[in-house]
Amino acid sequence: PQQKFRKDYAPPPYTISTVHLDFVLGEETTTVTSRLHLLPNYGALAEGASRPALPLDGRKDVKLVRVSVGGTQLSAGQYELSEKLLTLKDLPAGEFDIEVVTEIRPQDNSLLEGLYKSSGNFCTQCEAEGFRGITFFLDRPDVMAKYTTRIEADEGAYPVLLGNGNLKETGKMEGGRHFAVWEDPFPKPCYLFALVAGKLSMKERTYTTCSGRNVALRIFVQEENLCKVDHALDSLVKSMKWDEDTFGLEYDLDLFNIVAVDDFNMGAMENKSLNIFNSRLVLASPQTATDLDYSRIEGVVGHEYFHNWTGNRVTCRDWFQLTLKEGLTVFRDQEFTADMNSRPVKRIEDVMMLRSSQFTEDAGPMAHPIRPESYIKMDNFYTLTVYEKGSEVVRLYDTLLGKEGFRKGMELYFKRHDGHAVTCDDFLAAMADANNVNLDTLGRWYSQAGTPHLHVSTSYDAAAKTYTLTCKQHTPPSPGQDNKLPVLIPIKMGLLGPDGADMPLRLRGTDGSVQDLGTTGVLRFEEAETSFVFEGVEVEPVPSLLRGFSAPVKMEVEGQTDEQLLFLLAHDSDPFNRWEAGQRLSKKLLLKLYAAAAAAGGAHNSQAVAERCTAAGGVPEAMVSAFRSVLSDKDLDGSFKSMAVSLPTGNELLDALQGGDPPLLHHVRMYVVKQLALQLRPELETLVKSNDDPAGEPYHFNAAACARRAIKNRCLAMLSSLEEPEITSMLLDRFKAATNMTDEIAALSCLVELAGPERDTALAAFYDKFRNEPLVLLKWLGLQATSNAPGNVSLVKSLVDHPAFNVTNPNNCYSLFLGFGRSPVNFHAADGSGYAFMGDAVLRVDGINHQVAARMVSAFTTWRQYDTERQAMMRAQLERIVAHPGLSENVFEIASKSLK
Ligand code: HT7
Ligand code: ZN
Repeated sequence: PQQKFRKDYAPPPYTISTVHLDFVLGEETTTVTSRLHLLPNYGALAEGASRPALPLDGRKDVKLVRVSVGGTQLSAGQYELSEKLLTLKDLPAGEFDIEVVTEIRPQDNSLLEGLYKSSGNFCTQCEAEGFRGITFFLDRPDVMAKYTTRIEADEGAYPVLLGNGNLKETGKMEGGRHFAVWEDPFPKPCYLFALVAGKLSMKERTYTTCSGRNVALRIFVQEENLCKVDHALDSLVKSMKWDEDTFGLEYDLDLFNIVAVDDFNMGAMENKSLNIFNSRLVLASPQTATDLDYSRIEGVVGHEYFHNWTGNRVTCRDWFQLTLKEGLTVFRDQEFTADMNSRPVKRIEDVMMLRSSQFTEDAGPMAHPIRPESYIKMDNFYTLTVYEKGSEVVRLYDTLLGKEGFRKGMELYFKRHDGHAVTCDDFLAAMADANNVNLDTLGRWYSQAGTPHLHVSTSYDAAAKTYTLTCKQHTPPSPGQDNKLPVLIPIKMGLLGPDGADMPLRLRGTDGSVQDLGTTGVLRFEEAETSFVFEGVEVEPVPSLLRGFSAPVKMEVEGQTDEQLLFLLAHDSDPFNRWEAGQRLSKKLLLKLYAAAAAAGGAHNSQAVAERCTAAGGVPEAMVSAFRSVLSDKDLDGSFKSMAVSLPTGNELLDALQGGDPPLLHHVRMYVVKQLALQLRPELETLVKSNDDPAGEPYHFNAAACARRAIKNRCLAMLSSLEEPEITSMLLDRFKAATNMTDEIAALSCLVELAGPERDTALAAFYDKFRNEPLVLLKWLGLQATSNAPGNVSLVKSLVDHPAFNVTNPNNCYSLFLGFGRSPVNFHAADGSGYAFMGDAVLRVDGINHQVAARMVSAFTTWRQYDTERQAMMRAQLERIVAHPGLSENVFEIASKSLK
C-alpha cells in the first residue's frame, strides 16, 4: 500500500464550483449522475506544455456507466480507468462541464463508507474519503463547491428524502416514486455531503437565533424511538445558545437536521445541516441510558453542531490538518460541557482519559504528531492524539492568551478564512496576530509526537525569602523522530502557605523587575531549562504546579513528599490539583505494591497477591484517613468525591511500569480497593444511604442528581470488592429495584465481577427485560466482555454466537471485542487464549468492515508494554494478521507499524 506524505501537498489542477448530483435509489442498483463545473487551477502553462490531466478518485465497487466532457460522451479509449482512479486527459481550455454516471449497490456496502443501508434506510458517510464510493470525484477537502442534490426513490419504502441545505422542490412520479431537490448555498468539500432516504419519524423544535431568525431543528429516528429524542433536542438548543454567547457564532441556515442510524463506524458526522449520528448518541430515556450516556449525547450533539463553524465554514486544506477542526472542536465541546455542568469534574474526566489512553498511544509504535506526516489510510488517524491531544494544544492558547485573547484569535481566524480550506499554521497565525504575541514554540506541538516530560525541582532561600522553581523538559524519541525541540509549556501554578491558603506570587523578571501574578500565575516555559524565581516568600511554600493540567505533559516534581501531597489533597484551591495529589499518592502506593508482588513471583491469584501486598506494608493509615476526609467533606460535590477516591487506571500504571503483568496489576489494584473499603466501610455505607434518590423521585439529568448517583455507585463498587454475601445480596436487591439505567447498570457491573449465582441471575434478568432494546443490549454484551471474572474467555467466545450479537454492526463489535480488549485478566490470559480470540475476530471483521477491524487490531499495538511472554504472544498475533491474504489497508497499516 502507498503512503501519502504531508510534504507532498500540491493544490489540485482543477477546482469545482458547482456539483449537481442526481440519485436514483433502487433495491438492486442505485444510479448516480454527477454534473460538475470545473475551473482550471494550474496557472500559466509553460510553452508547449499540455493541460494537466484530471484524476478523479473512485473505488472498486463503483461502476462507471459513462463519462462526458463538455457534452460529449467519451469512448473507452479516451479516459483511463483503474481500480481507484478515473483519469481524464486532453481537457478543454478554461472552464468546462463534465458528467459522470455511476452505478453502486448500497445494500451490499458493509464498509459503511459512501452510500449504504442501515435498518432498511439509505444513508451516507463521506468523511474522510467515502465520497469516492458514490461517484468519481476530486475527493479532497480543499475542493469546495456548491451542491444541488436530487433524490428519487420509492415513496412507500422511503417517504423521507433528506439532503444538505434547503429543500427546493418535491414531487411525485409514476410508479409510486417521488423526489426531492436540496440546495446547499455554502461551498463545502465533498466529505460534508450527505443524503438520507427512509422511513423515519421526526420531532421538531424551533430555535430563535441571536439575530432573531427562526431555525427548525429536527431529529429523525425510527418510529419506536421518537420518545427518546428530547435530551438530544435540548442539547442542540443549548449548544446553539452557547456558541452565540461564547464566540458570537450564529447558525447560518433555516434548517438543522439530525438523523439517527444504527450502523455507523464512529460517533456522529457533521455533514452540513444534515448531521448523521450513531443512534447510541441520540437516543436516551432514564430507563435505557445512563448518566454517562446523557452526558456523552450532550457533548457529541454539541461537538457536531460546533463543527458548523470549526470544520464546515472553515475547513481543512488536507487531511494532515485534521486536528485543525477536530482538536478545536473537541476543545469547544469540552468547554461547553464544563459550562453546562461542573468545570472541575469535566476537566478531571478529560485528563483521566487522556492519560489512560492518549499517553499510551503517544508512547507506542503508532505515535504521531497531532498533525501527522504520513498515512496509508486516513481513517486510521482519527485518533486520540489528533482529537484529545489536539484539544489540549488548543487549550494551550486559551491558557496563555486568556478567554478574551482566545476569542479575539477566533474572530480573526473566521475573518481571514471563512469559506476556505486552511492549515494549522493559519490558526496559529490568527491567534498570534490577534494578540500580538510570538507563539513559535507552541507551533512545535503540531510537529512533534510523544508526551513531553517536565521535571521541576524547587529550592527555598530563607534568608533572601526567594523560592525558585527550576524546570527542565525533554520529549522522548518516537517512530521517525529521534530528537525533539523544547515546546512551549504554560505552567499554571500557585504556592500554598502553611495555612493551606495561596500566597501572593511575585515573579522576578529576567531584567530584575518583579511581576505580580496574583495567587495563580501562568509561567511561560519554552526552553530546555529555565529557573523561575519568586520574591517575598516569607515561609517555604508547598508548590501546586500545572493547575488544571495546563499542558499535556508528564510532570515529575523532585523530592515531592507524601506529606506535601496529603497537604495539597486537603487544601489546594485548585480542585484539579486536589484530585491530582490523591492520584499521585495512589500511584506511588500501587507501583510499590506491584513491585513487591512481582518480586515474589509465582502464582498470581488474588489471595497470594493480597498476602504479598500486606507484607509490603499494605495501604498506609495516612492515605486511608485522607480518603476518609474527602468522603466526609460536606462541601465537596459527589462527582468530585467519586473521582477523588478512584485509583489511577491500569493503563496509566502500565505506562509507568514497562514490562508489566496486567492480571497481576489488576489484583494489586483490587487489593487496594478492598483495603480502602474495609477501613472506610462506615463512611461508604453512610454515603450510599444519604445519596439514594428519595422514593418516587423521577430521574433528572443535572449536575446535582448525577453527583449523587456518582458517589453512591462508587461507594457500592468499593463495598462490592469485599465479596461479602450480605453486600452481594444488597446489590442484587438494588439491581432489581433500580428505577433508572444508571443505578441498574452500576449494580449489575458489580455483580458481573463476582463469582456466584447472583451474577447469572442478574444477567439473565437484564437480558429478558431489554431483549428488544438493542442499545441496552450493547451494555449487556460490553459488561460481560470486559469482566475480569476468571476464565471469562469462553463466555465471551460463546457470546459471538448469541442472537443478541450482530458482527456486521460496529457498535456490537465495539462492545464485545473492544470491551474484551479492555479486560486485564482475560484479554491478557497467561495462556494466550484471549489474544488468539481477538486475532481471529480481527480477521473475521476485516472481511466485513475495515475501519472496525482496524480499531480492533489496536488492542495489540501496546504489546511492548507487557512482560516478555505476553509480548511474544501478542507479536505472534500481529505477524499472523499481517500475513493474512487479502488484508485491508486499514488493518495492514496499524498491524505493520505496530511491529516496527
Ligand atoms: N468528523 C467526524 C469524523 C467521522 C468519521 C471519520 C472516518 C470514518 C467515519 C467517520 N464518521 C465520522 C466525526 C467528528 O469528529 O465529529
Ligand atoms: Zn469532530
